[in-house]
Amino acid sequence: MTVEQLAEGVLAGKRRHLAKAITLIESNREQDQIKARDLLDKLQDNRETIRLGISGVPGVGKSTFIEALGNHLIEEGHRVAVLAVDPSSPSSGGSILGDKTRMETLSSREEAFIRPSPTAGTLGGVARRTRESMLLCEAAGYDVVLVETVGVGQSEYEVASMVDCFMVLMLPGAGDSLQGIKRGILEITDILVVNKADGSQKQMAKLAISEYKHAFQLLSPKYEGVEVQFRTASALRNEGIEEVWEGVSTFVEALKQKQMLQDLRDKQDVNWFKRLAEEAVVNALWNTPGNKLRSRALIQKIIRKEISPSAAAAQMIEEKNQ
Ligand SMILES: Nc1nc2c(ncn2[C@@H]2O[C@H](COP(=O)(O)OP(=O)(O)OP(=O)(O)O)[C@@H](O)[C@H]2O)c(=O)[nH]1
Ligand SMILES: [Mg+2]
Repeated sequence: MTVEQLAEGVLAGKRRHLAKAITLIESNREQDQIKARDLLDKLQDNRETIRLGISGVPGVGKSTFIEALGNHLIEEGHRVAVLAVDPSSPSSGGSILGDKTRMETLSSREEAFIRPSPTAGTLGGVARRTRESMLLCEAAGYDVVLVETVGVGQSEYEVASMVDCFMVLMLPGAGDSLQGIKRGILEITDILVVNKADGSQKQMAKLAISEYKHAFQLLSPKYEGVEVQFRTASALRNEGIEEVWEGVSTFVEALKQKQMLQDLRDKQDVNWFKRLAEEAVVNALWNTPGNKLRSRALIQKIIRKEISPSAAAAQMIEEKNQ
């Protein structure tokens, strides 16, 4: 299939083409990467979409929640793509597919597209592929993209840097609600949801919310004049899901009102561009055949004390630019 055909299929919303396109993007082969870039270039568009990041510790109920939220969104007329950044996921499938049973109804629906985390490579590489898959899903007509992460390493930051709104799911355990969460996570949170607010945990969930609200008052706001949203939900009982979405919408609307949403996306794109360019330069510096030889020779000289590291670095750069 040519890149043109692939692009056409994606734009027509064909699942098979979308899946193929994502596979192309995930490929490590040089030839595929050139095609993938060409494809992404052809699919540049400006549709109105909502990108929502969803994170939370294992067991908090992410899969159950995504199933409930996804179904709710489809009932409201949306088309929903679910992606993930999980650098720890084994090549057998990754977090999303691992428990696709928890997303049974969602995964069988025509209006949903679920894709597990790419498995190959570093966190940065996994995040890049998810970001690009997100663009493909949007081009294919999915107007809400949910990006899940389990929060391994720095993956929350990666996800936060590719979405409009970053949601953190928490457990009710009020007394210790502030324990075990990285403070940095609160700083990037746009909506905090205490899940499992059902049965005997309902009261605890309410308490947890007031504690979190208090904790947020001590932080400097992420966006001036745009408030962090707090909600409780029971993904299992399908309660509070509508309210959570209302919270997301309120947040995104507030960004739009202040002309901050486009700014945010522009900033994300610019950062993305810089990061890719930097990676390419670093890669060329160390991995082209000529430079590999040069660096090896310089390293030998450094070890024999024939040249200082700083002089060697200067020489490496000079020679690279010749
Ligand atoms: N009581 C209650 N249990 C829930 C709720 N949501 C999820 N659970 C249960 O919590 C357990 C974990 O739910 P998952 O949806 O698999 O959680 P997860 O965050 O996706 O977990 P990982 O994929 O391991 O990161 C399951 O047994 C769910 O049935 C809820 O709202 N209330
Ligand atoms: Mg899960």
